Amino acid sequence: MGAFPQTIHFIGTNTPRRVEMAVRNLEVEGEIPAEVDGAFFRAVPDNAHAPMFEDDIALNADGMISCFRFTGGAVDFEIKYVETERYKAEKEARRALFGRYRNPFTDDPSVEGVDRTVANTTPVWHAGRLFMTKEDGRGYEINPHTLETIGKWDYYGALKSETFTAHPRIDASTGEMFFFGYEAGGLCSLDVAYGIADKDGNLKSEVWFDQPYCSSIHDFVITEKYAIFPIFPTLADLDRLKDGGAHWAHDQDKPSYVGIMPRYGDASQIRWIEGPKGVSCFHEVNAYDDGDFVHLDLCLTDTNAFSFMREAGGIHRDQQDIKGALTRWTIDMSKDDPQIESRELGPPGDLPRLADADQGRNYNRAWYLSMNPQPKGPPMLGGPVGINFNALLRIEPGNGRITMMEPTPGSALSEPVHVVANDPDHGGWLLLVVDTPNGPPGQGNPSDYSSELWILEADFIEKGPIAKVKTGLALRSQVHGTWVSRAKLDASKVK
Ligand code: V55
Ligand code: FE
Repeated sequence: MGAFPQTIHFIGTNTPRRVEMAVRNLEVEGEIPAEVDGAFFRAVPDNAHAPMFEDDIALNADGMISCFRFTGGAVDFEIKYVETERYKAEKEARRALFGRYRNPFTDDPSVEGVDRTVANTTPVWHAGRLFMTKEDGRGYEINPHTLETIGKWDYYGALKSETFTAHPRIDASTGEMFFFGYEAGGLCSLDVAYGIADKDGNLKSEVWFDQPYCSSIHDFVITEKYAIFPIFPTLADLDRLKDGGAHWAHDQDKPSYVGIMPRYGDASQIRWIEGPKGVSCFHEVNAYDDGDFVHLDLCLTDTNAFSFMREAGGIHRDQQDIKGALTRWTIDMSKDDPQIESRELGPPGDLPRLADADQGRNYNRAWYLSMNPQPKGPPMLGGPVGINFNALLRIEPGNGRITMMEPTPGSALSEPVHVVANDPDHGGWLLLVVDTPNGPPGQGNPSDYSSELWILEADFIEKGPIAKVKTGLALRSQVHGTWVSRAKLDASKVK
C-alpha cells in the first residue's frame, strides 16, 4: 500500500489510526454518575487504505464505529470498521478502488456498480436498532453489542430512496423518526424523499419532491406541525463529475431556500421560501412553532465552511475569514408570501446538541462547539476543515445567556452527547472526547496527543469535568455521536 498524503486531511486528529480494538476498564479520574449507564457510540472515519488521489478529503474516509460502554462505573472502549460493500471490496484488493469523494467516475473499473457509501457520519439509534449513516447511501445496521456490521437497511424492502440522511430527527414524545434522502433517485437528481418511521421502526410514509437545485442537504428539522428543509447553494453537477471533478461547488450568487411542509403532509404542500444569497449551513439546532410563526435556529456561515467546496466554486477565502453566527430565522406561515426574518442568537460555531425531549419544541438550552477568538493556545489541527474547535458553549436561546467550557490550551473538542438525569431538576450530563497535545501546544508533532472522554454537568459546563476517562490512545476525529441508555440497549432488537 502507498503512503498517506501529508495534507490537512491526514495530519493532527486526522492522522490515520486504522486499528480495530477493544480495551476493558479504562482508567477513570473522578466519579462517573450512576445514571451515566449505557453506550456512547461515535462515528470515526478512518482510511483503511491510502487514498487513490493526493487531494483526498477527510469526508471520504471509511466509516468506523466506536463505543464507550458504561457499566456500573466501569468504562470499556471498542472500535471497528463498518463493513460496507466498499470496505469489503477494498479489503480484498488490499488497496483503494474508490476514487474521489462522491464521484463514481474516478473509481477503478473493477468496482463499477458497487455501493460507494462509507457510512461514516452518524450513529443513529431508532426503535431498538443501531445504524451507521452517510447521506450518499443507505444506512448500515450495526450490532450494538459487538459493533459488527449486519448489513444495509431498507425497512424490510419498503424504502425507495437510494440515500438516507445522517441527520434524521426523532420526536421524543411520539417515538417517530423523521428522515430524508436527497439525490434519492440517483446521482445529481433533484429528487428528495421524505420518510417517517413509526416508533416500532416500520416505514409509515415516503413522499418525494424536487428541490429547486441539486444542493447538499446535510440536515433538516421538524416542529410539531412542520417538516423543514433549509437548502443552501452548494451544488452538484453531473458534467463536472464526469470530468473527474468535485461533487460539490459553492455558488455565492444563488439564494438559499427553506422548504416547509406539514410534517404528515404530502409533497404538493411544500412551500419554498427564498433566503439570503451565498450563505451556508450544515447543521440546524432546532425549530419550533410559536402560533403562526416558525422559529428555525441554525449554524449559519456567510459562505461554505469547507475549503474544498468553496475552492471548487472559485471562492478563495481563508478559513479564519469565514463569518457566521448561531442564527434564528423566523417565518410567519399565515402570510401568502412569507419572508425570512433573521437575527443573531450567539457566536459562530457548529455541531449543536439538544436534550432529546426538546426536539421540535420550544427549548431553553442547547450546546455547540466554537472557536474562542482569544484562545490560550494554537488550535489543534484536524477535522474536516483542518482546524478543530476549542470551546464548548451552552446557550439559552430565549435570553441569549452563554456559558463556556475551555479545556487545556491547544486541545480539540468533539461533538458532545447529552445524558438525561432521572431527577427533572437536574440538567443531566454532557460527554465529549477531548484531545490534548502531549507536547507544548502547536510545537510538537501534531499527531501526538492524548484522547480523553470528559463528563460535565450539562447546566454547569463552565465548572469543567467532573470525571475524565483516559483512553491512553490518540483517537481519530469524530464526526457525530449518539448516547443510548442502558434501558434502550437492553431492549435492542439485536441480542
Ligand atoms: C459532512 C460530513 C460528511 C459528509 C458531508 O459535517 C458533510 C458535514 C463525514 O461526512 O459526507
Ligand atoms: Fe452532520
